[in-house]
Amino acid sequence: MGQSLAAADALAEVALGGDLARPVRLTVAGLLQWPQHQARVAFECASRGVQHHRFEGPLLHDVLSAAGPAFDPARRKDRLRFLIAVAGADGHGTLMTWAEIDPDFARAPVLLAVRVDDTPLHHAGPQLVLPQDRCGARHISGIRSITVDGRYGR
Ligand SMILES: Nc1nc2c(c(=O)[nH]1)N[C@H]1C(S)=C(S)[C@@H](COP(=O)(O)O)O[C@H]1N2
Ligand SMILES: [Mo]
Repeated sequence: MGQSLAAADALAEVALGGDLARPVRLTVAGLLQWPQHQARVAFECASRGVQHHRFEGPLLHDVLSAAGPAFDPARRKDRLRFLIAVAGADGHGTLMTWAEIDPDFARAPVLLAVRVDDTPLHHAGPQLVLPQDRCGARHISGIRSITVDGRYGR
């Protein structure tokens, strides 16, 4: 078997790191152990028009909260400096703010999807799903890293 085939067979891992008490490597098998949420989304791609997908996976907020972000959860203002950087295997990435997914603030039901249209993502890696977005561009597929960054504004 060639090297590229071997790479395609490998299970994808996401490095969850940054300003966290418990950085961790996430797999799709591990993410399937979390409470699963479903989202039917329609988003517009600038080059290919409107796309429809069914996604399933844990809430990004659940997974990130469990990793122990370095803010005091009792002090709401403390969270507002935190950014979340999500990057795919191909280098495409996006930034979100913690407040965007926080139930006390914008509470967007963002998913770390492990299944798209009934296809599991063990090899491709999870996909970011933002049901609130009109455009498709932030639906990062093949996620390889998620970095929580609380240094902004310090
Ligand atoms: N890793 C990665 N994810 C990506 C992109 C990309 O270039 N790389 N393109 C985005 C864009 S522009 C769109 S419109 C959607 C397309 O998703 P679809 O192919 O499932 O319709 O994926 C998004 N996720
Ligand atoms: Mo797109």
